[in-house]
Amino acid sequence: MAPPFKLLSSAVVLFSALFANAAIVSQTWTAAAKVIAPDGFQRTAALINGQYPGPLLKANKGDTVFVNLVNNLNDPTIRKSTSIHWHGIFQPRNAFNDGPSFVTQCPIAPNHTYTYQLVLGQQAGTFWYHSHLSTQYVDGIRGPLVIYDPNDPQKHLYDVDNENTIITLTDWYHPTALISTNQFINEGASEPVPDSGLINSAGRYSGGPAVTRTRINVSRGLKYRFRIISVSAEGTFDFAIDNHRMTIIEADGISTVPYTVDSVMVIPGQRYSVVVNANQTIGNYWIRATQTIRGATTQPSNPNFNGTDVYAVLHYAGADNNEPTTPQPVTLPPGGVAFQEFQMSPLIDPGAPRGSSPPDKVFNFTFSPGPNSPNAAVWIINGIQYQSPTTPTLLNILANKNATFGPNEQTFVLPYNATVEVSFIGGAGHAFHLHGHTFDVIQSASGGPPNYINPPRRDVVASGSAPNGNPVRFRFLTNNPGPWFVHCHIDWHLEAGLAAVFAEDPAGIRSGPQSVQPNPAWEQLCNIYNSLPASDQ
Ligand SMILES: [Cu+2]
Repeated sequence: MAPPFKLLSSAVVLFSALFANAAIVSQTWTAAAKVIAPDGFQRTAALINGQYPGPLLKANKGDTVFVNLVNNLNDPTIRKSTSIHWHGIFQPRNAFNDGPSFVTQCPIAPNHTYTYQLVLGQQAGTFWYHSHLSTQYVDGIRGPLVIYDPNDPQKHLYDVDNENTIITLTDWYHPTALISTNQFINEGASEPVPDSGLINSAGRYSGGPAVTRTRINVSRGLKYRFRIISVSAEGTFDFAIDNHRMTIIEADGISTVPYTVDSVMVIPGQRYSVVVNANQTIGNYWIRATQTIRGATTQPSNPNFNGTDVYAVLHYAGADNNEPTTPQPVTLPPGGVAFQEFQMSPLIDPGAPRGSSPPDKVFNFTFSPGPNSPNAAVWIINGIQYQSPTTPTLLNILANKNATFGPNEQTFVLPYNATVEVSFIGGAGHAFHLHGHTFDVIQSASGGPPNYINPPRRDVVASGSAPNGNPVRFRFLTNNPGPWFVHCHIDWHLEAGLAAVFAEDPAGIRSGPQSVQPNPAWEQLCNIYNSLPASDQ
């Protein structure tokens, strides 16, 4: 049996600090509205430091990160308060810095600041950050977070791994999130469809200008670690590079046994590191990130959307500056290998917690659109639409020894040191994410038999039924006290209620060696937020 997930202990932190050059990474970020046009259409966006994608937050394994967030969001077309989630970071004893509004904090009011501290522990790999207040990340507060491991066990597989090898995939919208959300949630509109797909900072929409494609520069003879990050709110991207195979070595912050494919499907919130050998004739090659919404590359409700027109250029040093001339249809090369999730295994400590022995807790999450849809958008799990409480779940747990939760908080108390198995029953096309943990996908939608020995380990999984008819199932061990959000990462579905909260070891949150002890600035957030006029919230 595989050893259980190793807890971050204070001894490990001390060891890192003394012997591994653990550093303090300190940044100040300003969130503000700004007009940008990454696909040629000018719109007001919510940005960190005026950039899209947001600035790269990078650190080394074991570092401690401080992000002083200055909220200067003052444009009435954008939600003015904010909070930021650090997607994939476990945050042991640090749930108050996890970021989801009304689960672990009140939002940060405009013209206020809050400093997030991230405890990285032994995590390394490819992550991202995004606003976690309503659908605000659609407006642009989303960016890459990379933790480099100077002793990466797979370092010998690649030569180059830097800021220029990070590739973000974005579904981009022309209306602001407030407009789209209101139309979807309150006015009976169908789900918002993006206008374009961006690779890093550039994309095109149907009928729009010929925006210069993003260029990824390589030198022939070198091997590159591309870190592919879906910062998407809805679109799924099928990623491939003409004439180049990709060897997956990491998924969602977990090193994987090398797995070579010709294309990889990336759903909202997922990340992959792939090694690409620049061993082809010097030239320009298409990087393709075909975008689909509900499985289709066109959507009648938005004629701007052309999912087949999402490209960047892989440019070899010495090649001309023209775009590739190869045809653009999206096909797997003859004999090509398409990624199948169930073929992927963790490199280190594989195996579901406690193997195939029966889990301590089982949750069968049966989800569907709610009874009110399509007149109002509602998504439910086991008959209940998640609705945010006004008091954040973490604050409720900290303040009340016998905390109770309203029915729409969909909050489930978990004991410490338990194996938890969760099934998602309700069909394909969703992207379920769990905060505070990775999980072992013992039944993947991509097929394969149930696997307890070396299943894929990650933090966002596609829903659906495997070919054997079994729903997607994952397991995790409750070793990290905190209230952890579990939700669809299609942001429109989250807003419509497709979410739940695991209140992991409430007593352990309140006291003991893994207790969560927020700082005074955090404790002020609710007072400040609750005193705001609605227009500033
Ligand atoms: Cu969904």
